[in-house]
Amino acid sequence: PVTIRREDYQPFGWLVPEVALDFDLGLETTRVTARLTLARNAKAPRAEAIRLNGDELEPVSVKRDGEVVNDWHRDGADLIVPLSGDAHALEIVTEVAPAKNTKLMGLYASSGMLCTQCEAEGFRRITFFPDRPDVLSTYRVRMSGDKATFPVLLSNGNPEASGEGDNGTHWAEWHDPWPKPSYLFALVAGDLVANSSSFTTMSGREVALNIYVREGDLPRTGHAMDSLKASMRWDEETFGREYDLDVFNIVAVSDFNMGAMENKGLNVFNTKYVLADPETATDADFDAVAGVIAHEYFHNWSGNRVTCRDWFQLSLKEGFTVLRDQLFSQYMGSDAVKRIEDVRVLRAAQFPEDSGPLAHPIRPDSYREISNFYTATVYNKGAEVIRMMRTMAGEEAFRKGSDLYFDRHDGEAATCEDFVRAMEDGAGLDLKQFRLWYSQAGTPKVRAQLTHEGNTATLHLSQIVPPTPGQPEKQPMPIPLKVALFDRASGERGEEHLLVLDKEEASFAFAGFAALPALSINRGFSAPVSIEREVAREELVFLAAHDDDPFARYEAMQDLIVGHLVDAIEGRLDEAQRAAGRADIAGALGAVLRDAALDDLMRGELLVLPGEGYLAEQQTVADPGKIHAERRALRAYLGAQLASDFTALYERAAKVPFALDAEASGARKIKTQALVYLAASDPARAAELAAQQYDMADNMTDRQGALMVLAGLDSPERTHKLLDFYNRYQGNALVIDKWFALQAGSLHPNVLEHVRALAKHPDFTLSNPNRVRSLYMAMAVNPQAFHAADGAGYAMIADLILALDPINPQTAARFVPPLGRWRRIEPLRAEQMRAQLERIAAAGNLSRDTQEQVARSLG
Ligand code: B3K
Ligand code: ZN
Repeated sequence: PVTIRREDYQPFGWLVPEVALDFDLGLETTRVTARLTLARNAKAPRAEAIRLNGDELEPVSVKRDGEVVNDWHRDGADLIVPLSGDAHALEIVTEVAPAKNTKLMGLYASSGMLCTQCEAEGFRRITFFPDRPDVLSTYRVRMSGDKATFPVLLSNGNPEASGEGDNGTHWAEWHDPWPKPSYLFALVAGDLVANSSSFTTMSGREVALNIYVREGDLPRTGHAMDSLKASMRWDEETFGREYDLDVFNIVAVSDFNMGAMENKGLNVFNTKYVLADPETATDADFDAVAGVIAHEYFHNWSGNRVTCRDWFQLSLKEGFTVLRDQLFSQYMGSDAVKRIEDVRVLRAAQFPEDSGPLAHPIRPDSYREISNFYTATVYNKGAEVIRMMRTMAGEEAFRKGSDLYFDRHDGEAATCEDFVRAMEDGAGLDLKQFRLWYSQAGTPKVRAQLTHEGNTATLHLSQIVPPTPGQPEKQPMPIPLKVALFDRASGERGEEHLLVLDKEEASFAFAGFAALPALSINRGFSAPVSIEREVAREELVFLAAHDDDPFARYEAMQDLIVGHLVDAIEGRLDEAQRAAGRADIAGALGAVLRDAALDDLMRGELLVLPGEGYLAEQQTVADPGKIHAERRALRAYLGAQLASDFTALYERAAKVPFALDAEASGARKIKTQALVYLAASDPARAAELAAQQYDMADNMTDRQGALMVLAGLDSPERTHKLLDFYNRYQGNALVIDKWFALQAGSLHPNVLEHVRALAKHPDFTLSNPNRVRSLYMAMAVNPQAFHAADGAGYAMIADLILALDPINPQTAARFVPPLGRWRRIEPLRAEQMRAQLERIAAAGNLSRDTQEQVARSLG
């Protein structure tokens, strides 16, 4: 397997200013004629040939400057064509088989329609081409095909012409005036209907907006359309970015490897991130639709107008675009709650990456399969890194930096370094040392200690960036920490400071404190680090009740619980200490339940117990069995201790009628949370309430919440409601996905047995990624299932990887990281996990995707 290295980057020998593609469409066979105009690239060493990438392609014919030629040769899957002049025209014909394309990369069929996915290297599965992001071309696309099968024909840019052909065929021609790399190419052909609307841009241009879906799905597209318009307006107002084509199309596809794709003017979406109505989608689904619509739309500037020079720069577009979609969602909904959710995602998905065998910097140095680097590190930590620049610069200066970046690099394939330089020049930051955030992997650990003498409190900070694969030694990084000190007697807070810890150790003095104040640190999660400090429980209880920074308040609550649980799990508490710890948590949680000043969405955040994965992260070597038992016992204790508060909360929330606003969705959120606590302490009562909530529900949030609780209980209601849910929503794939996921993610002791049975259900298939994830990813992130003491969960995931790899390697490889955590797990389980990785590694014919992830996980 070939390793690609960032330092080996070379510009391509040829420019490809224009591409014309002609598609003769068919589900079984599609014939592709590609015409490329070529000119030597003066900025690259002279080449006597051109390398055109291919993947599972055979050339049907090759013409150079109008003549059929046979002097080409193959180098592996690539096609090498000799070129002696300074400018040439190439015409290459290929044939592809969309219906057989189970990898869902390139051109493939999805329930009777044709669609494409080209990022990162899918275009080379359609035609031979220099399939690299620094080759920018304008595209003209002609599609022809059977009119009844493919009434709608879409590609990038603007539609230019269409007409009827022979034998019931028709054709359409699209032209995209903006030069783009091949990964942004898209084509869709199928029987689709559109929700159509329009948007007037800041300069008064009218843009036609269409969201294409299958006939019956039209009533569920309203939220996506509203979100699109809100995104377009927000990007104008916040980043000064205006849309640049006459039409913006979105197509929803049910077989899709990830969330969505930002192809120029033709975004292709997983149906999961388009379709939503209250009957079938939860509040979280609504938020996810808005977030992904915004994300893909924002890529039109951060990704498309300015693209990436090579795939090592992926975070240039992804980190920045994630930050942009996060800021949009903070603006659209609850700022505080969105920030907390994003930190929770980072901790659940990215921190484990940073502390495991797959750790890599946000700008990686090497890869074998680029698909494996679409990670929480590149995306979410990448967003945090840019957010730190914004925090240090302030909003206004940050905007100057981003304006300069877009201005300077419009139409270019840029690098992370270009972005950083634009931020230095435009925002006036000195980012010399800050660049380490791009090159060093690992979550920095910051030690904080507050001392007090006389009238002064002193904060002592030190940092360690832990070693990661290939990076044994690290340099200290600049870590921007928002800090405030609270007078404990009065509850008053002093000024908020932004400290930048840029050395291994530093101390900061704060005058004007007669007694030791309470420390609120990393407010707003200003830096993606973990804070370690000796802190008294009273201080956390104080902050959990008084901190005016919502994230810090959440954090105090989390720290209080994490501290207690880790002590209990590691056996450091005697019975009296355990009782005292629990009582403090119950006290703090009770205060949250009763605090009339809190809105319910925020209250809901404060009620979330730290996840088992996050708890495991706090330990060098974790015992998932102990973590699960201790956390579960705490929940039961809290449910019992606060039973009347939870009941009162439940009753109040149950009276709030359905609406999509913050008040009503907050009520729904805490209602199900109350059920979850009650289920732990009084399962019979909870089953009764949940069954009632299920029956009375007039929306999916309530119904799914109730079923989630029931799925974990051993009650007859469990069977009844699961059956009812299936019958009620049979035929709606996205809701049936929930049905699978609720069972695979449940707290039920027989969950693995359930998963085994569900894998044989007629609705289960390995060929649909949403369905695969709904069963197996839900199980892989369900600690008591995945970490079953006998290793059955590990074996099941390994079996899945082996079965799925030949069908869809990209999705198969996504299941390797959970097994890769073995070094941080207690020895008995670790050995079973490692053995499963060895078993996968020993299988022949693994895809490059899976092979790389397994090798790195064992390495
Ligand atoms: N850029 C795409 C991701 C493509 C993943 C390819 N394996 C979606 C996004 O981040 O917006
Ligand atoms: Zn993206």
